Amino acid sequence: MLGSLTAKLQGVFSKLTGKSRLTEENIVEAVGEVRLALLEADVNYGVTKTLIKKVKEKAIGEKVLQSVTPGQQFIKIVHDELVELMGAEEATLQLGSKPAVIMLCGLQGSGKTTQSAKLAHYLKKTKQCQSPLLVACDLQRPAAIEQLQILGEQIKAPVFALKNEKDPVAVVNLALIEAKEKNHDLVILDTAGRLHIDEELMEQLKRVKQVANPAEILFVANATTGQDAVNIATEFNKQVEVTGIILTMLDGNTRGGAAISIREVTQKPLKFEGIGEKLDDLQLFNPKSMADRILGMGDTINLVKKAKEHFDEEEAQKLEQKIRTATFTYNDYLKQIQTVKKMGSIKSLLGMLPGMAQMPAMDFDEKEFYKVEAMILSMTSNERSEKDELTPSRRKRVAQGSGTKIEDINKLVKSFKQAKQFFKNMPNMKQLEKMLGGSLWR
Ligand SMILES: Nc1nc2c(ncn2[C@@H]2O[C@H](COP(=O)(O)OP(=O)(O)OP(=O)(O)O)[C@@H](O)[C@H]2O)c(=O)[nH]1
Ligand SMILES: [Mg+2]
Repeated sequence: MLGSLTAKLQGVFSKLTGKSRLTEENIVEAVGEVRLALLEADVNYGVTKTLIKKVKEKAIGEKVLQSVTPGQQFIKIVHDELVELMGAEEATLQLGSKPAVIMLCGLQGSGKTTQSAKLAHYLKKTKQCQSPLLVACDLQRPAAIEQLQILGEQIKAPVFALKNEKDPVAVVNLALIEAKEKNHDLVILDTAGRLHIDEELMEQLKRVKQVANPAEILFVANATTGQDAVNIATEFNKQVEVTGIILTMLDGNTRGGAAISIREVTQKPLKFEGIGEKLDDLQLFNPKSMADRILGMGDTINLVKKAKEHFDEEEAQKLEQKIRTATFTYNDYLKQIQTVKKMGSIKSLLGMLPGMAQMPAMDFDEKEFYKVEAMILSMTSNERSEKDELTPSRRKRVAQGSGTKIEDINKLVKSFKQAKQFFKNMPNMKQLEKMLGGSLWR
């Protein structure tokens, strides 16, 4: 994502870093190149103009000209301005009294149905709701109800639908009664999309809004459509007054234009971002993280959040102890693999590290990693805990069970044994201090 904008901006910055000092002249040149890069990334013209004006004013300010790291200072100015444009801080949902209603709207294929389920899942996971009800208000597309039902099943949330009804308002009315009766604390309305904005759709949304009185009306914008997304958001906002924006498809080939300009143009906060097709692929929109990603600084903000969510501190300490005393088993390998897997694909995790996303040869074969998981899963519990030695006949069985070759098992066993040996031989802290003739912590 954002590849070409990031590369262009980094090109501008690296030219400046090479300069011993900044002059008004090279600032003007750099600012011009940033402007071009933004416009090429489909950032709104007016937004680009304002941003560039501010960057120029700050950069020409005396402090930067005298700075010892002019390139870095310039990057910081651009970073700060981007953060400001995208809303500065994370925006939260204002759910109000229960059951809170959230209505999702947007054009066809922008990701409304998927985000409805992702959002229910996210709010449950973060304990902002306990019992969400998904409501199928898209009666336009024949398979829409079924799509929501499948997603609902996956996140274990009930779906309210009326198969033969034509009017979404009738569905919403009954859904709200059901929500009260069954004590749902959150109701999410998945509405129909259209190819273009049309009056009938807007009228329908207005009527749904009137009966549902949503606490939040979130416009779902496909980030890969750049300024189109911004213009459509403006129109939806005019008609139904949205309370926030969910930007989707940020894992795809986006140029960054929508992310940078949509808040400034609509004056509505960016609340979430969709970063993939899986139900876990929704996160709070964080302006600092987005600016980091645009400038090629990785995404450490979300990486740390993910790690906190999935790693259990107590478990980590236990593991550290096991490693130090070389008492870890295949079970610990398995647990680690499964924890990392829960965080997402390894490729996407590596991409969150600063500088990694731009590495041309970031080729990591995930299959090898998951092969280890399959091999351990094919072992008996005694083999996993090393109570039973992996004899040749057992290795053959494990290979068969995991669809791998006996050489793969041999390799795993060998590297496992080597790792244990390594930690067994490693001198402990006390020994190390003795060897070095004093305390390590002087
Ligand atoms: N890569 C990627 N795909 C997504 C994301 N969000 C949704 N999708 C996919 O985009 C496609 C369209 O999503 P839907 O949720 O059906 O979109 P919709 O707005 O409900 O579409 P209509 O109901 O036809 O108006 C589906 O294949 C989703 O799996 C995302 O953040 N990233
Ligand atoms: Mg849909």
